[in-house]
Amino acid sequence: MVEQFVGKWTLTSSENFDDYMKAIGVSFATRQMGNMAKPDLLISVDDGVISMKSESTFKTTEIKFKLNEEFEETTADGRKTKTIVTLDNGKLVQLQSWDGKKTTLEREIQGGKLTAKCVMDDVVAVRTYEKAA
Ligand code: DKA
Repeated sequence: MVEQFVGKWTLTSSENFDDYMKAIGVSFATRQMGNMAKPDLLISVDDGVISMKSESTFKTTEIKFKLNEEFEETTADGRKTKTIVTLDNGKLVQLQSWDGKKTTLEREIQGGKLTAKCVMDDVVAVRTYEKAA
């Protein structure tokens, strides 16, 4: 199931991302960078370890994890989170917890595109990635 996510993906659209970043507490200056960035997302799997690398001119971050095992993450905006990633009906669900807050990033493949639904309370952003050539 995870195999369908493997590859290099490029951001092609982003809806409501500024509101999502506000909801998780990202500063104005960092939001400006986040709004302008067009990341490439590189996903690979090696012996059960999943790597997700987001590369942009603003910031490059990489996490490596096993499904269902909590790990520590430093996000692109500098949050230090406890993170756990699960596979739920074909969706990769990344739950980040920090300072008593929680947000989820739900990634799924729809029509050959990768969508990332970013949820913080009642604020939802949807970012769409297409397979890079
Ligand atoms: C995605 O995979 C979602 C990334 C969410 C990042 C939240 C923090 C951004 C701060 C610039 O596209």
